[in-house]
Amino acid sequence: MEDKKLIFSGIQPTGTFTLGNYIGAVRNWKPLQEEYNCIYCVVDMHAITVRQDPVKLRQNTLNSYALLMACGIDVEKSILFIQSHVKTHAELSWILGCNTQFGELSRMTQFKDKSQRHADDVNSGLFTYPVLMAADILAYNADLVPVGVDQKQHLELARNIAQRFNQRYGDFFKLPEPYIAEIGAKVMSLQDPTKKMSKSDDNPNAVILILDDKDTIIRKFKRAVTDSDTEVCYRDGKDGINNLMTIYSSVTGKNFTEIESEFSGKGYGDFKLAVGEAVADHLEPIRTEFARLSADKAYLKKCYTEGAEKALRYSQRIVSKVYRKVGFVDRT
Ligand code: ATP
Ligand code: LTN
Repeated sequence: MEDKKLIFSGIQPTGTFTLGNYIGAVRNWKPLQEEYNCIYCVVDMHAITVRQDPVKLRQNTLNSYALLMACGIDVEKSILFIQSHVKTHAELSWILGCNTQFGELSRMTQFKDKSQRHADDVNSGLFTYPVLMAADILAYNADLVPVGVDQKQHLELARNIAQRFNQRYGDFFKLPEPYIAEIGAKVMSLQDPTKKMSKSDDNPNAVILILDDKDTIIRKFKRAVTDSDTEVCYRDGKDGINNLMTIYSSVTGKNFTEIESEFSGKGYGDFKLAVGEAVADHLEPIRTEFARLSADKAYLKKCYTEGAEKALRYSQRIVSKVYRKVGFVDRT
């Protein structure tokens, strides 16, 4: 690889990507390939921190892989692989876990949320989830990590873990920086615009999936919860409209002033329809490409097998050095 900065990011195969995953994260992954060396990963080991049906997990993992390709991740330019195929992540995770404090992990808001939502299964993987995420990133010594704003706290922890390791064992890891989009870093639920749009929402109307068909997308936007005002403008307190404006802006490239004048004198109904159409048209090529790729299982397999080989080769060099640094005996 040439001497460019290195990007790493991952996404969980817990279902079809939402418009939030797309706008907040995956959509930015494609242009980054032009400027950086990029490594992208379907994090199936993270997914099992909440109960998954094994048949569905396997299917969702393959679909997520194909969806990333359909969103423009190019396996000739970037390394794209499945996390459980590359053993260095789990290996490094153990070492980093021994350099992470119980107290730090207890402060993670995602752990607090998820342990409330899954109170019958507060397993240790859910607790140490951020350590595995730190291992994903540090196994490649990545410089930048493009994520939605909800992952900022995990990334800060990854930096702290790296720093502590460096203090104990001598400078080794780079401190990874978050790369968070200015617009769309937190896309909100269509039914409760004070909550983030989430794959795991029980209400299907709250979430746009990037494989939803045009009619479904338009229907969900028509039902989106807004306020009792009528003016399309971005203001504090207008959470529903602010969210729709953010979405419209990120798929059309128009700024908020342009959007306000486009819809001045028109009602919310017209605006919601326009947002639905713009999103559906934007996502259409992804749906088509996904259908084409999914039909070619042999090609997908070749891509994820080669991706895993490249990722292993890259991360093995780094993790072997970590083994030496902590005092493990060389195997050969
Ligand atoms: P869940 O909501 O079920 O906990 P998730 O969708 O947040 O899952 P991932 O699939 O791992 O979890 O997220 C992948 C990327 O999408 C991350 O970078 C995350 O920050 C981003 N992301 C997720 N939801 C949103 C959202 N509503 N707005 C912006 N970015 C988001
Ligand atoms: N926790 C992340 C997914 C994730 C990730 C990573 C993101 C796992 N490992 C490494 C960036 C870098 C989430 O989005 N829920």
